[in-house]
Amino acid sequence: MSRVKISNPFLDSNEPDFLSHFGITCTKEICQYFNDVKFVCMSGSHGRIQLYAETFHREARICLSENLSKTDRYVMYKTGPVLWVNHGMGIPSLSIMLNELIKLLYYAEATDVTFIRVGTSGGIGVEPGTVVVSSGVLNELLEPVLILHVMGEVIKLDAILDKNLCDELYEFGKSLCIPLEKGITMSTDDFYEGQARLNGAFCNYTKSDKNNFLKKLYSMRVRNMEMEGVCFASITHRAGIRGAIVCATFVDRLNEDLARKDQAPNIFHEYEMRPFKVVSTYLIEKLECN
Ligand code: R2B
Repeated sequence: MSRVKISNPFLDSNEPDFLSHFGITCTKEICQYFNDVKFVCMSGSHGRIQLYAETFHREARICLSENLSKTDRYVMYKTGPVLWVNHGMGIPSLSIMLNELIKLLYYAEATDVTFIRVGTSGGIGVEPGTVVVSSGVLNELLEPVLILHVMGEVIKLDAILDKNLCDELYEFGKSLCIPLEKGITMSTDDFYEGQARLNGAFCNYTKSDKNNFLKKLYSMRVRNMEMEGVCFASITHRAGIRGAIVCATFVDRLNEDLARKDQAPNIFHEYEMRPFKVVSTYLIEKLECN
């Protein structure tokens, strides 16, 4: 059995830690409550993760907790051994959430924990609605590392997803009738210029610069772009946690920059439920609750 790893000699084991962005104090009773956690599913939006938690509660017939977070930064729901947490948009928000969640699971002595990001993204050369299971991640410099700035220094940390988990989720996805791809995910710190969009407030490049860049990504087997994957892969790898990313794609960026959700809300709802379906099918099988 493998426990979640942390590495910080300054954490004081005599004093219950306070997870300030969840508003949770890590007392013995609280830690006991999280001891059985085996899977953590996360998504950017709090509304979406609540919907996923409620749907899983109904499908798997497992009790759903109330929102366990005591702040308005994040929400957290528990269905038996599965936690559902939102992480907001972008690496800074995800990183804060992961640091606190990993400490919580460490204090709780949870073992053999798997984290899955069930997200949304822009596709590259895949039809809108395709689910991409990430085979790897790249940062904005097209390197498989998370770049951190610590005390004026640049630190590069390996960003590695669990290959077996990726393959397994891909196989589960294949059993569902949805468009599915395995491919590399590129993570950026910026949604507009960082992802070569032409519809932000600022743009200093040409349409052909954009097209050439996206085609280059496609030739490197990149199949989607989002804003968290490289941090997710790096932090889970550092903590000895199996990590996978399964994302819906809302647009094919080779054709368009903007997903017109206002014009077809039902279609986009269907798209955002697809990665959940892949993950919930996997979880139900693993938890043997069908
Ligand atoms: C996907 O969607 C968000 C931006 O719209 C961001 O969190 C991401 O990775």
